[in-house]
Amino acid sequence: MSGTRRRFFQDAAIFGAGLLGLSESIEAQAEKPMQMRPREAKHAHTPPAGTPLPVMTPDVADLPHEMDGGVKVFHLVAEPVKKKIAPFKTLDVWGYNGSCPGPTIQVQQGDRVRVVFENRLPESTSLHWHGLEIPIEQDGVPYISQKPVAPGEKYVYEFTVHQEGTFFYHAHSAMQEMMGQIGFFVAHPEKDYRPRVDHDYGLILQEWAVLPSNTVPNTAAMEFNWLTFNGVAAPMTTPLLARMGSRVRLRILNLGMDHHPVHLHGHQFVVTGTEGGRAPESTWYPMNTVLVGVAQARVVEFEAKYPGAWMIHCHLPHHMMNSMMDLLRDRQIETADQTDMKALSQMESLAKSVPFEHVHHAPVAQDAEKVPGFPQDAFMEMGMDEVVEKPETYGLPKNWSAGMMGMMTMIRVLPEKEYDAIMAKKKAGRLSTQEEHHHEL
Ligand SMILES: [Cu+2]
Repeated sequence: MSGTRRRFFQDAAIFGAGLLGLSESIEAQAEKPMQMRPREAKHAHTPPAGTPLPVMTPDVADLPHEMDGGVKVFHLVAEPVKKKIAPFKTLDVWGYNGSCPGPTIQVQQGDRVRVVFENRLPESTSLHWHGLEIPIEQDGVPYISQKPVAPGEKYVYEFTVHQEGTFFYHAHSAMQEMMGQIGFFVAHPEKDYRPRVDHDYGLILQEWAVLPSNTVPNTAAMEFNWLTFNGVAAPMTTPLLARMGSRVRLRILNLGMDHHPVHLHGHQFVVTGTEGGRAPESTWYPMNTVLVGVAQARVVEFEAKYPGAWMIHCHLPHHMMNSMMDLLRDRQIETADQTDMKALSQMESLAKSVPFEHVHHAPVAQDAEKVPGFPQDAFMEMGMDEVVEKPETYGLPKNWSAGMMGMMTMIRVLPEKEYDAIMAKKKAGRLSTQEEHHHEL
């Protein structure tokens, strides 16, 4: 890399504080086991019998509830949401309670559940409970099972959950779904699953077609350029944490226009459940890539045996990328005739519009330009560790974020001491930010 270029990118200011505050706020909420019976992290190996281990959906909060007699009452509000999906990209999407995807609802098998639903969208909508066996009046299909809920109106859903498993709620209108209107509905089993797990994480897979310099996804397009886990593209995805030797459950949910083969590095898992509930152990077999089709949930479990930061990502190559089209504007990345000078000018425009440090770290050959096809991934890596820093990224190797794009996160399998150190950091962060992060959920 030329000295000019290095200097240029090092001169670019780093904006970190604002974003960091935001991620911590989301994180703080996501960590709160919202009225589920919380467990101390240090007891993660030995939960008292009958205590459900709450699912954690990184970067997405839980929806709290209140009790009305024997009924768990939730308040869910459909509304437009400004969603930062990458440090350099904010979308105008639709979601619930200020969140996209919507906040995670957690109940227990057998619960009577009431959801007071309010529509603050500019158009009519409804709520469908995907996979739940409930009376037809609660099914949430406009014109078929209910009148559409008009803007400004409320509608009350109430049903008993007799199932266990990974379900979801979503608008039953195709374009609203593609605007982001989905969230987890997790029903914990009456009797614990065996074997017990120590960590339970949820990931919602979404994709967005956003034209250059636009903020509103094109819900009729089939060419998706932004791919997200829980509403954020890597490296903004918050790493999952696991104690070495623990058992981990991942619930992966897909609502989009593509099926995603989700791959885990370094470990084998078994599929222990689908969108229909728990699968019998006789059906489990080892794999490391699970195809999560549209409208499907796949629940996988594995022993976190090997220390390290292990990728979890959709393996479709295009889904392991972030779009830079609107940063580069009319100077889009070319895959032919790219020269060092051209790449530099593209990256200069990028760095001007997005104030984070951008340095190319991976060397290219002296005569790279003579090779047909060059460049491919050269010039594309964007290390932005500082911008996406949070307790969960503590101790990762420098420029780790340059290797993370699109539908991607990681599970950090950590020895006891390192795990505890990060948990302490998270706790400290939460205490210091508690006051300013009261969200109405
Ligand atoms: Cu994919």
